[in-house]
Order: sequence, then C-alpha cells, then structure tokens
Amino acid sequence: MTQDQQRGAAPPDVDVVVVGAGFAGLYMLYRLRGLGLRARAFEQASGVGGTWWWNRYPGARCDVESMQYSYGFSDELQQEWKWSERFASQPEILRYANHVADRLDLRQYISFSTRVQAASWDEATDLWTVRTDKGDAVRARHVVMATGCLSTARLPEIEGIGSFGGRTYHTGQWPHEAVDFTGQRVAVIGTGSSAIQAIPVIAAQAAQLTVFQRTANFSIPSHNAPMDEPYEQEWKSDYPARRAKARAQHTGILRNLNDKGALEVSEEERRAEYERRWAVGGTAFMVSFNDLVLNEESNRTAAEFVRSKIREIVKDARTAELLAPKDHPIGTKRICADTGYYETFNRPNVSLVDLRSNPIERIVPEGVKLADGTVHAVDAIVFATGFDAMTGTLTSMNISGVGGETLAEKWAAGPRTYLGLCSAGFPNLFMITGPGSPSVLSNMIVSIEQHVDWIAQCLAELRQKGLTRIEAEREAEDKWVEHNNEVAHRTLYPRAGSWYMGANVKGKPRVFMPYIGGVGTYRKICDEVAAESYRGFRLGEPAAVPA
Ligand code: N01
Repeated sequence: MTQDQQRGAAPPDVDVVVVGAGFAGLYMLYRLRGLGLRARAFEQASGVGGTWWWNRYPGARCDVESMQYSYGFSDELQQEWKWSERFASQPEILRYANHVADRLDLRQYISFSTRVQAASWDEATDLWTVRTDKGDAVRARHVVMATGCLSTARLPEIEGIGSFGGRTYHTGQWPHEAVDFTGQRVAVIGTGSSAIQAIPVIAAQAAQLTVFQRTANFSIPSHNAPMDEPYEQEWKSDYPARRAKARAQHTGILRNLNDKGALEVSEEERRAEYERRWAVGGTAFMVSFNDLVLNEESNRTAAEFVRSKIREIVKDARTAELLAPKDHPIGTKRICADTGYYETFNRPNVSLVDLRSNPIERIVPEGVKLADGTVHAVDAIVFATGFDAMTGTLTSMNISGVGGETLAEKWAAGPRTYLGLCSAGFPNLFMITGPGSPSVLSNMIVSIEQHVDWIAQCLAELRQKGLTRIEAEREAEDKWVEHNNEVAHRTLYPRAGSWYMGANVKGKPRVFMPYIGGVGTYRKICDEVAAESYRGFRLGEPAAVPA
C-alpha cells in the first residue's frame, strides 16, 4: 500500500510538475523520465528555449563561447552538434534547444502556451496543486521551477509609454516576425548587455538612432568569428575532461586564468596583459588578474584601461566621456561583450543622450521628452530596460506554502533560500539556479546541469526510501543567506546599483542575490549536503491527516 493510500489520499496526477521549458526545464524533464517518474512541464511560450525563445532582438548572442555554452551531459549531443560561430547567435541557440527537445523526444511532456498562475501546497497530503491559465489543476508530489533568472521583462517607470504614436519593443519580448527599422528614427532606452548588442545592428539599419543612456557600461569586444575547425576539434576530442575541469572553475567556464594580482606586476606588464586580453576579446577580460573584483585599486587599473580604449575608439570627445563608465567598479555590473558598440557612436546617424544631466520626463505621442523640454521625435522605441531578475518570476506566480504563506510574502525583504535550491516553508519545491546559487554569475548551462543532477539524485533517493517530503530547515537557510551575504561583501560587487542587487526595480530590497562563492566550491557544498543525508533538510515526516 502506498503512503497516499495509507493516508486515504488520492495519488498525485504526476510525480513532478516542471515549470518552464528552457535549458533547465528540458534537461530536468529528461532526467525525470530517465528515473521513470511521471512529469509534466508547463511553458508559457509556444516553443522551447526559454530566454532564447524570448530575446530575439537584433544582435542577440551568447557571451560564453559556443563550445562551452551547451549541454555536457550527453557525449552524443556534444559531438553531433556543430556551432557555426565562436559566440553563437540567438537563432542558432534556439535551433540547438529545438534539436535537443526533438532528439530526446521531450515535447510530448510539455504543455506549451500555458502559463502557471498558482501553486499551492497541501500539508495534509504532501502535494502541490499547480494551476494554469488553461484551467489545469494538476496535483504533483514535487514542483521544479525551471523559470530562469531573467524571464520577467521590465518596462521602466516612465509616464506616457501608452501614449506613444509609433511602435514600441522590449528586447526581452521581441516579436517573432522580422522588425525592419529601415528609414526609421529609432530610440533605444537603456545601455545594458541587450542594448549593447542591439545598438550596432539597429544603427546599421535605421535612418537615425538615438541612444538614451542613464548609466554607462563597460564592454569588451567579443571578436566573434566563424567557428575555427581545429579549435572545434580540439574541444570535441577532449570534451569530457574539459567539461569536468569547467565544472570545478569559479564561473563554470574554462578560461585563461592568471594567478597574479594586478598590482603584483609592473605598469607595462599590466598594460600588456590588458592589451592581450582585449585583442582576444570576450568577458575573460575580467580574469586578466586574480583580484579585479576584490581589490579596488586593481579594479581601477582595469577600468582605466577600458576607459582609455573607449577614448581611443570614439572620435567625439564628449560622447567618449559619456560612454566611459565612472560610477561603478568594472565587472560589478554584468560586464558586456560587443561587436562594434563604441565604434557605432562614430556613425553620423547615431547620437547619445545623457539622462543623468537631462532625464526623461515622459514619453509623448511623437517620442521622448526630456526634463529640459527637448522632444526627440522617433518612429519606434526599443526598451532595453532589463528584467525583474532572479525573483520577479517566482514571486509573481502566487506560490503558497505551509500555512498559506506566499513566496512573495516570505521574500519581501529579499530572497531566502537554502543553497538557492529550496526555501523553508515550501516543501517539495525546487528552484533551478534560484537566488542563493551561482546562477547568473556562471555559465548558466553548467549551473543548470548541476542543479538538475542534484534534484534528480535527491528525488531518486526519496523514492528509494519511501519518503514523500523534503523541506529546507529555517536554521540552515538562515545560515546560507548569511554566508551568501558575507561572501558577496568580500567583493566589490555590492558597490554597484546592479540588478544583481535588485537595484533596477523600484522598491525591491537591495540584497546581493546570486552566490559568489564559485561554481566549483558550491558544487562541493551541495554534494556534501546530499552525502550527509541532506544536511539542513527535513525529510519524510508526512504530516498527520486531519481527523
Ligand atoms: O538589462 P540591464 P539587459 N530610464 O538591466 C536602463 C543578460 N544578458 O537586458 O543601469 C533609463 O542590464 C538601465 O540603466 P541603469 C545579462 O546577464 C546576457 O541589458 O539602471 N534607462 C540599463 O542601462 C544581462 O546583465 C547577454 O541606470 C533605464 C538598462 O536599462 C542581463 O541579461 C545579452 C531605465 C537595463 O540593463 C540583463 O541585460 C543580453 C529608465 N527608467 C542580456 N530603467 C549575453 O549573453 C532601466 N534603464 C551577451
């Protein structure tokens, strides 16, 4: 007799509901099916791919090299797929996600165009009921939130957006049909990673492009290029060993590390190293020396180098000065990688508006009106204004746990998780790359695979032991949150008003959300927790059935 029958409860409809069918949801489904568990995924988009399904803006591409930004769990997959560029573009990554879904035959378990609206925990039966906008009410033993860290696009709090007479776009919700800016006057609001990729491509098409910048960002040229065949072969012939090494790295990415601090070498040597990294391209610039995000003075040398590059590239001195970031240490806002971003400001059809000295007052039917009364008349506005990152999707989903407390209530002062995997009071609910895990500070696919493997092993062990419940203990969670903060404050990261800190959303608590202790270290901690009978979790203990 099952525990459900003993308790007189109806068995669940499925063992696990997975929310989301991006890279996390797809691999989770694959592992669950491999364990023989009954799983159903809900995906609000009409296709797989998650972030790569939504972010179709011009120029969208990954800044982790293709040979590393891909699944490592299947040698067949990694051998058969051919990437065409050093850094893959969004369409190619989306094709890869579709290939994986087909190759592993996963679509049959996914309900597309279906948004999860609520999930509520029933203490009497140890079951979740997951409700969707299609009227589903599915009872599941476990829920896995594979909802992504950057999945709730955010429009800025600027008045009058609805009054604009032209077309508006958000980079994170780009239309599926091609957008043609030929002959148009276009405004881009925001200068984060998305804008920095989109701006050169839009500039090449539009008649006039006006970039509205509040905070200048550091960007390194990506030097993207067609895939080098020998390089691809070098990786493919050594994939298992390289993946294993990458998993033990701080960021889950194999890069050319330097064991020296920036101040340990002469100025000439330092400059030479920055020049070399600049020429290689990509975000590995941030590991030019081992202390760039730890030591203010070291950081300043890297920041000054990039500012000097911006001044060399951008011909108009005033524009160059505006583009040269001065208000945060380099790397403490996500470092960007670009293709011709700074060069774009030398084009005659591109201009930069500094919102620090002249903020946007409102959007008007003709365009963007600034505080000094100037109106920039445009035909289209692109909001590259980012996301309610890491927590926004989870807290807006109406998840209610033990005693009816919602996740939004529990996280009102900032996210509280144990290992970024679970939150006390929400039994049997897992988050993939949740706040409190390395997530956005790492190669997302490496972190996704680590979480999925950990959850799969955990569910297998629970089943083997006949347990129906796992819940993070408050004390373990409190200690993890404290550790998360403590590690973050050893670095320069909290100095920036970044989305890592929740600073981009009005009223959001300022807490450093991802775990910065490193992917390798974090993996060891998670493995130890599992090996020690899930230290910090309460297992089993099915609650008594009410009389
Ligand atoms: O969003 P962002 P994103 N008025 O939040 C500005 C990943 N990603 O979509 O800094 C005017 O970084 C805001 O200004 P400020 C990556 O992790 C990866 O670009 O708040 N401006 C900022 O400039 C990345 O970090 C890849 O002062 C306003 C911009 O909008 C994350 O996604 C590519 C404003 C938002 O920048 C998010 O990037 C793309 C307002 N009211 C994205 N409100 C790759 O892999 C906001 N802004 C390469």
